[in-house]
Amino acid sequence: MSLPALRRIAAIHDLSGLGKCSLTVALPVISAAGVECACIPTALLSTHTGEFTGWTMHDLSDDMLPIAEHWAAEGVRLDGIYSGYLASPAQAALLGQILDLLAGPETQIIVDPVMADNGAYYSNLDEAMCRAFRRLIARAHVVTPNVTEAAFLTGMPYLHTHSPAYLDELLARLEALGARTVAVTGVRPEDGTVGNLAVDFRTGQCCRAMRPARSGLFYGAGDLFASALSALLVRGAALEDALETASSLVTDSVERTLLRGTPRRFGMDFEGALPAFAQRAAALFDEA
Ligand code: PXL
Repeated sequence: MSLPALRRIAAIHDLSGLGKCSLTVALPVISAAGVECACIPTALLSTHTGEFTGWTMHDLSDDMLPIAEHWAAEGVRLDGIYSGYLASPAQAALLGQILDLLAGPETQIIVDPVMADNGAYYSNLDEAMCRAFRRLIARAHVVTPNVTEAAFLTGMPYLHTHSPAYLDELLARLEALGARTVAVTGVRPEDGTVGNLAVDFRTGQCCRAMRPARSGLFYGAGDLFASALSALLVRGAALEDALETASSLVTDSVERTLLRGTPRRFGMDFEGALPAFAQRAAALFDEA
C-alpha cells in the first residue's frame, strides 16, 4: 500500500510556553489534520500577553532568516507558509524575506494578522504593526483577521454587532488591500450569534459558519481556527468544508472549556476536541 505525499506547512509564530496559543496550538492542530508542521519561532514567551502580568519575552528575530536560509539550502518543499503573532513590525519585513526564500509557485501563503481583539491592540502592539500587516496582505493567498483586526486594517470603526452593510464594506476594503481569500472570525450578525465568514474574491464564493455565542474572550480561539483552516486548505479542502470543520473545532473547544470551568487565560480545552477534528478532516479526504 502506498500513501499520498505528506503536505508540509511552516508555522511562523511565537512560542508562548503557557496559555495555549500560537505554536502550542498550531503544532497539535496541524498534525491532527494530517499535515506536517515545521516551525520558525518568532519569539519565546513565558505566557501569552493577555490577562497575565510579568511575562518574559525573548525576541528571536535574529534566528528567523538563518533558519529559512538553512531550509532553502536543504531544498525543503513547503506546501504552506502560515504566519501568526509577530513580535514587532520589523518581523513582518523579515517574513517578507522568508517568503522570498521559501515560497514556491505552489506554496499557499496564509497570513493571520494577529495584533488585536475586542476593539483593542494586544500588549506591546500598535498601529505600526497594523501598517506592517497591511503590506503583507497582498502577498497572502488567505488572510484570517478577527473583526477587530479587519477593522483596524481597513480603517473601519470596530462594532459589537455586524450588519450586512458593515460586513460588505469591510470585505470590499480587505479586497482593495489585495487580499485574495479572507476568513473573518468573530463575526456577530446579531447578539447571541457568532461565527466565521469566508470569501474568495476571485470567484465571489462566500460561506459562513455561525453558532450560538458564548460570552467573554477565549484566548487562542483565533489560532485554533486559523491553524485548522490552513492545514485543511493546504491539503486541498474546499473553502466551505475547511471553514465548517475549523469552526467546529473552535465550537467544541469552547464547550469543553466552559464545561470544565478552565480559567480563560489558560487557553481553551481543545485537546479533547482533537479526535473529532481529526476524523472530520480525514473524512474530507476519504481517509476515514
Ligand atoms: O493568540 C494570539 C496571541 C499569540 N501570541 C501571543 C499573544 C497572543 C494574544 O494575546 O499574546 C504572545
